[in-house]
Amino acid sequence: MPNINEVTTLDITNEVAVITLNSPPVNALSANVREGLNEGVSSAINDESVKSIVIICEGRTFIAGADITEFGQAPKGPSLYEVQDTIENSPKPVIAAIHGTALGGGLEVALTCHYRIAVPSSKCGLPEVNLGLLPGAGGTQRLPRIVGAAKALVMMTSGEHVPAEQCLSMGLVDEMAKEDSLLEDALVFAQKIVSEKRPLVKVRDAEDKIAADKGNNALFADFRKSIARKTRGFLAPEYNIQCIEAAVNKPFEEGLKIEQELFMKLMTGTQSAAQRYMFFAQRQVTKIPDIEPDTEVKDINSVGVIGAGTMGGGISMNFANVGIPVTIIEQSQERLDKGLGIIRKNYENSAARGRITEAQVEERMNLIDGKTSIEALDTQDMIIEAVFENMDLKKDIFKQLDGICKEGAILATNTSALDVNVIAAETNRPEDVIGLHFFSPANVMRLLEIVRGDKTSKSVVASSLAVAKKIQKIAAVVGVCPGFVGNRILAQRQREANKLILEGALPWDIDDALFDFGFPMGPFAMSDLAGLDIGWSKDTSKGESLRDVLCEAGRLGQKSGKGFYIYDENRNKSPDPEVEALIKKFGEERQIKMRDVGKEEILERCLYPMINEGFKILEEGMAIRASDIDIVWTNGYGWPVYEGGPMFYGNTIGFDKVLFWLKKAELELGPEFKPSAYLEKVVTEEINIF
Ligand code: 3H9
Repeated sequence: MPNINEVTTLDITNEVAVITLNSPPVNALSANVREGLNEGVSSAINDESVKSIVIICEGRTFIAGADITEFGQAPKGPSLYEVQDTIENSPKPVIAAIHGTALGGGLEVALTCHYRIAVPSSKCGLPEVNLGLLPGAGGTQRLPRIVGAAKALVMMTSGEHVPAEQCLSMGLVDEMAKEDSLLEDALVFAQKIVSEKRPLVKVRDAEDKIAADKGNNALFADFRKSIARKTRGFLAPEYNIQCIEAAVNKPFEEGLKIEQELFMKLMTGTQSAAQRYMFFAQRQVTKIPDIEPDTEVKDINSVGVIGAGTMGGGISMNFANVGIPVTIIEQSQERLDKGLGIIRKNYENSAARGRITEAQVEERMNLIDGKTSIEALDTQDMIIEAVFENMDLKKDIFKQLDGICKEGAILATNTSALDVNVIAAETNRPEDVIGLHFFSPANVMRLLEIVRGDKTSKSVVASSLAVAKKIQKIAAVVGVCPGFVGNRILAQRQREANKLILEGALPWDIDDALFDFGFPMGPFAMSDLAGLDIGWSKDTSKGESLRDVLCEAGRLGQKSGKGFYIYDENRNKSPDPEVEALIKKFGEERQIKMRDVGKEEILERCLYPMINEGFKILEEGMAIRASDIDIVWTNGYGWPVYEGGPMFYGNTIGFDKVLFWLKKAELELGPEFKPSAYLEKVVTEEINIF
């Protein structure tokens, strides 16, 4: 079998040239792969014994896209466009044989082939949007020509991986292969194309799927409206739409030019840099330096959850969703019934929205068993305690669990701030104790902080990571410190937001600044949603904080129709002059001087201390790497992905600038702004923390 290069082979069987790519892990279009493809197809074209050409991949997948690690580097080898030209202009039919995923540049290569055959389990997609990009190798012009503008809009703005059968029905795939015989079926298909003298189909020339939408501006206007909320702040979805508009309304070559122009704009911008960084951050976060790949991972086939409240219920749903039976413990039958009722209602809401079937509602409910005695937790592989944040209560529960749970069971606490080591010390098996901090609503939010105690065993950490993956969470391993990574950083923003409203910024000024930055909600709208009276009591309130004053005035948040804002019957919020007056009075009584606070100052005051806290967390070893902090904030707290999380954002601003600002703020505003020693070191020694 002649080798084209180290990642490509060319083999001729029954007049069909088979070009096989083998570039693990995902056959990305690196310089080597592009060279191999180009040379392979060219030699097959020049070989007179060859009548048709099949492109196929070894390993887990067809080409999964351009090689993202090559972005920003000097170009090497043939460009992707050259390769595509060679394929598309081949005088012999070229067939892409797809398994795994044909994504991004991979699908764009397949779209320059004359035909595509795929196995049922394979998927096709143009997910560039999720990297803050658009398909830059003709995909924006070819996809609409093969599936129509409406489907292309959905595929390219969502980045979804479309299952093969669906691809077949929309014309993206021409032929299905059997799951285990892709090569054989591709060979037969290639020979059939030749014997039936089928045309060399060039997707670029196809007009029938887009003809009807020429000049149909409403299609695009309506689509923009339909995704506006979800894509607020992101540039890439809009640019993808503009390319599809061009595909529909302009000749192919003109459309390609627009694609190139917009691709370059995105590629050189901060948003795509942030999103590409997040792509790798997400793959790094589960790699724990001192936990070797062969560390024992325990099977988790049953789970116990203590507490059927909002957290306990949401946590239980995660496990039932993937077929793991859950035993939920509550103190009384009444509370248990209430909790189980809420779970059922959540599932029924999902069924009503068509996300799951009625049968699945029953299947999942059948996996959840309620009990009123903690003694029922004697057989489960993992126990998750999700009771109130009260140390004495948690200590007591862990002491009991130690006596009840089977040997080797993982004992987890869902605390959001308490000391996991203290909880672990209540047991004779601290190595089995770990923190699993879910975020509310736990059945929806993707983040999980895995809190590694001083004595937690490696196997328990590795097993928790494996379980997290199974229940589709994005898990970050963090150390034991008050608030862990997420809430510890949140406390900085909260403190400054609370101070700023006494200095002259109104709650809605702060919320608007953070909303415009890209957060889904500002801190005051968030407090209203959660309820201002969480942890507040009428009997003990002394009117010392603004919160006391608001709660005493019956402003408890959304549930009472007013909090920092006033709400209408549909829970739409508006600024309230009464709150403005209360704040003014509160500030005056404490002789706090009011002044004009601008948007830029709000952002600096709220965000820079968060970056500083991130550095303190790294300094103390409470997060493994800077990008883990960004994973926590983008997945658990709504930090906009296109700003890459607090650490990436700090770098975009310039850590030197952040340090300078903090030093000034320390002098002018107080010691809470004191810069972290690690930040100082990073700036003076020009250390790259990423
Ligand atoms: C593009 O194509 C632009 C073009 O339109 C225009 C060009 C002009 N490059 O996810 P996994 C690595 S943009 C380099 O854990 P899975 C990944 O980092 C691209 N490396 O596996 C990881 O490395 P490590 C459009 C890549 O089985 C390893 O492969 N395409 C790339 O769960 C395994 O990855 C995409 O956006 C890449 N393109 O999922 C697809 N892809 O082991 C991106 C992966 O060192 N990729 N790696 O941590 C994916 O969605 C998933 O990787 C895939 C496999 C579904 C393929």
